[in-house]
Amino acid sequence: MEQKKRIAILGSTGSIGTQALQVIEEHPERYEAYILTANNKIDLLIQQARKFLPDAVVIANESKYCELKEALADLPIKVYAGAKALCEVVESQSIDMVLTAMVGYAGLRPTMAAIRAGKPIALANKETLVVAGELINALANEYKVPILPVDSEHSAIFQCLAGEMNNPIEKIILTASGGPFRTCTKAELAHVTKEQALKHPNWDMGAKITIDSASMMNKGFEVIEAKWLFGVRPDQIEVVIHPQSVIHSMIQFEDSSVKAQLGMPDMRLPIQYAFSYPYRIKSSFDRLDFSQCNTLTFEKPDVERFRNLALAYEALKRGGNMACILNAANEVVNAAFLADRIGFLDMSDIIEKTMSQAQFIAKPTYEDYVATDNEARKIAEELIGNKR
Ligand code: MN3
Repeated sequence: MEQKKRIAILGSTGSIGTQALQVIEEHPERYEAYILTANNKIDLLIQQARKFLPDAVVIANESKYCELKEALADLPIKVYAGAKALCEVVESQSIDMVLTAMVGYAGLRPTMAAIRAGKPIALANKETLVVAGELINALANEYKVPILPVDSEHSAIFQCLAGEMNNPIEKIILTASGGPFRTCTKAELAHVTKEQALKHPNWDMGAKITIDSASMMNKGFEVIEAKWLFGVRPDQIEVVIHPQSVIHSMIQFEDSSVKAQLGMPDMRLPIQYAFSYPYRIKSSFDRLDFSQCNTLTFEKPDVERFRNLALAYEALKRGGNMACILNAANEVVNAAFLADRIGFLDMSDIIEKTMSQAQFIAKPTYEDYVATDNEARKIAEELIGNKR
């Protein structure tokens, strides 16, 4: 057996981060949690650090540094704080892989730092590719760094590609559960609450992505993510609603053959596959029981009720910084919906308006993305203010 893989988990206290630690815990002879980082959840970070004894921990919120340092004073764990430290820790010689499991645009800079340090990326932070997919791909090529998908749909496609050499993809079919509001009319959607939106039928995830799933923006982001991960055109990516979430996604090849990856909805599988790739290792996860899933259904997504999906395709077709604008506006409206400041349907309205008002840049640099993110957030905030 080769040496233990030392993994830096950026965002260890979130849904993906905690499940990644379960995978590591199940395979202590293979994996080691080498770096743990959190944005704010200091109590859980302390608990994880005491259990997994990483080389270093980082808390992004600098005001919590002293509390963290004190809580770990009896252990030989390095303690850092701040956004800059997040980018610096990933450069450590000893790290074999970086799992990017933080939420939103904040994942972009640390992911770039990890690529520049030559670290293979297990990518769970899809916003990184949504915001700056072209830039990230160019950087990953330059530093010869693999990007392994953790998102369950993209892991499914990645698994279907194993053994296919470079056989061209004719079409990617991303499955979507449809979320808690799949059968709601548009009139009903106007009045749904965040409590209803937070109850996802199949997947247990963090609040931001659960709202994105209910609004279908998550699937829109995944279309964009698929383009950058698998090098296909937007018209080669199809979304199909599959409420049972048993098929995690599919590829259609040029000979008409369709390959699918199936399994229980459990994020630990794609996390583990990214860690173990190209190998598969034994897991304790629940097995699919076909006698229990006798109905698999499929339907076309309705972009009239769920306009975010259409907006994401539009952003992808327009290219440049448009998906960065889409993401920034979405982060603002997602937080506003969670704060009861706007209604469910206002989210798409504000995103669409932000896309038409923010400055379009056809060939953005990193600095352009930063400026775009700022500008789009301001525009979206103003639009929310005007609604009230
Ligand atoms: Mn997904």
